[in-house]
Amino acid sequence: MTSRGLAVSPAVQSAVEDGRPVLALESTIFTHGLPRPRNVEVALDAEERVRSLGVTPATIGIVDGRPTVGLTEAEIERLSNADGVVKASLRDVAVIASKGLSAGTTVAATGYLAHRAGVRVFSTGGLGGVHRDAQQTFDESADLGTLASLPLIVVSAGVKSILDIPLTLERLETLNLAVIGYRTTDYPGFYIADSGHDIDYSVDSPADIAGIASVRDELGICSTILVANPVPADRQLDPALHDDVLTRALAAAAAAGIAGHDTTPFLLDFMQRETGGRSLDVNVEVYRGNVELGARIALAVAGGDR
Ligand code: PSU
Ligand code: MN
Repeated sequence: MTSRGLAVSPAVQSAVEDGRPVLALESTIFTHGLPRPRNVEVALDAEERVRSLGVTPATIGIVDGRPTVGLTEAEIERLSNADGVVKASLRDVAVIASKGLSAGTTVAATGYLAHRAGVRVFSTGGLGGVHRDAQQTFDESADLGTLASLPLIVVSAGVKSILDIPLTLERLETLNLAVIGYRTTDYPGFYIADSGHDIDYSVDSPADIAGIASVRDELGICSTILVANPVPADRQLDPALHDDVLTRALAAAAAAGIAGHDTTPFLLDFMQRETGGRSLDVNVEVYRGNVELGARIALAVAGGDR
């Protein structure tokens, strides 16, 4: 059905109306973050994992100008494989919709559309953040400012070390975004379990997170709670390989003059090629972990299994 400018799938609509658990998933991860054909496999596998836990998946994107919450399998396949699918952050959504284009939505755009549809929990891989040369370029992802104005719970494995992690953590503080480690106070660095930076809070269960969100909502605090869920240390990318490839990725981006919304996809693609696909395997694993934890949090928020 379509309301308030959004197409919401019948499954998502009825789950939201009945207060049953729903988990939002973004689409830039499969339109721009992962190579074909792995992208579509990962996206469909994520939905399947969510369903197997008794939670309704709501993958979000823009199809032929229709912002959609709860993409069908055919729509996920199309966005994954079609040429001309763009990357939409929140500022792009209305422009892309009125032009009738298709897009993968970033965390910012996905979070906004999820909230609009009444979905409260959202899992992604890595958040956007502050880029390393931000003092000169002002390149800070719109993810941060947008999540600061939405009362969601967002599960990620932190931000990738292609970004400036300490500057990102400073901005999260400025923007009133609570960062809560899932069973850790080490802020994860996406490919690696510990970025070397600490966070203040740790929780042990999805129920704890649901409890924090409930107090936040009662108080009318409307910024996102960020749950940082690290990859298990024995599954992380080898830190020495990570550091070497990262240094070269940043140099290659600078040499190629990459800027703006192309920066993140360029760096991720470089990492994938130069680690012989190992960074991709870790990326997929991290995402699966976040999807599973997000589903468990959605259950706890809906008052179901914890
Ligand atoms: N970080 C990743 N992989 C990604 C992204 C971020 O590790 O695919 C995507 C997410 O959709 C995120 C977006 O919202 O990139 C941020 O892009 P930008 O920095 O242009 O705002
Ligand atoms: Mn940017």
